[in-house]
Amino acid sequence: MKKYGRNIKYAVVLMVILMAMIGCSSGPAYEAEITAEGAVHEDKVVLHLTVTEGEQPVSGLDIKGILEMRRMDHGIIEVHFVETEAGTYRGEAQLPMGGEWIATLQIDNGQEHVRQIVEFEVMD
Ligand SMILES: [Cu+2]
Repeated sequence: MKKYGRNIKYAVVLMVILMAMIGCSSGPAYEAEITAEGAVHEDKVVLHLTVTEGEQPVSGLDIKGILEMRRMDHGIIEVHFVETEAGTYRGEAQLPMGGEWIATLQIDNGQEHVRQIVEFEVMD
């Protein structure tokens, strides 16, 4: 019985350490949203990405996106986003088809790298 109690104590300590580690690696809490402008048949689709933190636009980020279709394998497409106004970033992509897309964003604020996954819809 005593041994069992000690194991639980170890498990709790381990859990607290794990939670602290996860908390540390999460970085800034950015909210990212992508709106696609245009349609696949019109050559390039323009992606408008907004990044906010606590409702405030976040400027000066270096953002790369890796795009893939949600339910189909079309490989991956890389996009680099350029800031057009405070907290708004623009990227262009030639996509094989419309539908549900997922962007894995690699956001660099000069000090930290954050990964964020954003879903968006593209017209055919
Ligand atoms: Cu597809």
